[in-house]
Amino acid sequence: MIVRHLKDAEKTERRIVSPDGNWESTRLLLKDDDMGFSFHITTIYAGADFRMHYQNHFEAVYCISGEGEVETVVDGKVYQIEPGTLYNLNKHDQHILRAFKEMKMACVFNPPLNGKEVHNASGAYELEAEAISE
Ligand code: 9YT
Repeated sequence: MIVRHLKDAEKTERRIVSPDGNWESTRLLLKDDDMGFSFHITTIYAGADFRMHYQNHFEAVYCISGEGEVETVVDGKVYQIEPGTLYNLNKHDQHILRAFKEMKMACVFNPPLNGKEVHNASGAYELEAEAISE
């Protein structure tokens, strides 16, 4: 069994701070754990407004706290996000995420992330990103 605590993981390389200043994410489960998915606790900073496009992954995102919205670029639909909302990028949807208040999210990625992914120029994560060492 694998048991980890967020407070411990935040003190390690599992905590990734995005260079774009929009978010940070502590990646509690990764590819090396062989679960078939990765699991992250992500903080979207208040005022963040940015576009993502996970061409290589599916992602489910559950809002634990905070307030914001997500827009699907293809049709301009806007979905409110509040504690309890789960949005799922089941079609590799290009989307824009906006945080009106800081949001804490639980995120699952399939396939799992290796560890050090940050968004590339098109808002995707590469499949061959560097793994973390612990
Ligand atoms: C909600 C979202 O996609 N935020 C970007 C970070 C991502 N969830 C991650 O890498 O943990």
